[in-house]
Amino acid sequence: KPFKRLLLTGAGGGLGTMLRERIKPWADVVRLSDVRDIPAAGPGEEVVRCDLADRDAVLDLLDGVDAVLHFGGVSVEEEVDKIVQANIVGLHHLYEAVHKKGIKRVIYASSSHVVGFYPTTERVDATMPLRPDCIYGVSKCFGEALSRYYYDRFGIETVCLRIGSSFPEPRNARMMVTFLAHDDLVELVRCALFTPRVGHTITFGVSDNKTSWWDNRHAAHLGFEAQHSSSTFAGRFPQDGARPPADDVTATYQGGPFVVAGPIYKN
Ligand code: 15L
Repeated sequence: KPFKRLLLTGAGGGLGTMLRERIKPWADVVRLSDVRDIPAAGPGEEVVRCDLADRDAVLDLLDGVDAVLHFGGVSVEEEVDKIVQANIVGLHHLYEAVHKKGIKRVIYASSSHVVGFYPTTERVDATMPLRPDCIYGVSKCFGEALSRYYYDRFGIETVCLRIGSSFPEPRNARMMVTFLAHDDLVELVRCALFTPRVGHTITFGVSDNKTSWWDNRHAAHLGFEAQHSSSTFAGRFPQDGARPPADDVTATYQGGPFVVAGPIYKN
């Protein structure tokens, strides 16, 4: 197999659970971590419970790892403290450990919410200014900047995947545009992991949907070609294609409902 040991963080999450099964052919051992309890290790697996905010634990977690698929951390708008601990402090721990252990590449699950405040009428590419739509989105911007720094400073390669909406099926009209089929995500991760030189690459993770807000020309070197489309689910959402009410901000901006989430503070 191409890798001796791959680490998948967030292995108990929606995408982690799906990827756990699909990445097995790529490594002799897949190390799976999550802050929660997850199903016990099967053949060719190691399970490690790990809180990203615990620096020493993260250092141990990275021991003997060849490459990292980072799907851990907070994945929606949440209490600011939780986001800071997992996605900022925790991500810094991860990159420090990657550096100390001499690991060469990270695949980072970023999010389209780093640009969610662009209007749905605009086409966005990887070089355009960030316009996060919530504090969670801001934390993903931090991840893109941190990984850029570790590349420029130490040569650690990262592919940032600005994932749209990766679920078995689109759940609303917006997701007809942002849908990333699970199979396409697996293929995108494969391209990110196996392309010989990626430097610091930012790519939008989206299937070949009829409407797209994102231009992936700066990530062409990954060779990713989506095989799926939300068209498979055409007609499922009555409002799909209709003109949204002028005051509906969730239809005005690419981030949809995330734009009105607002920062959440602990009382
Ligand atoms: C995200 O960043 C979330 O992690 C995911 O749960 C979805 O809500 C997705 O964005 C989306 O925009 O649909």
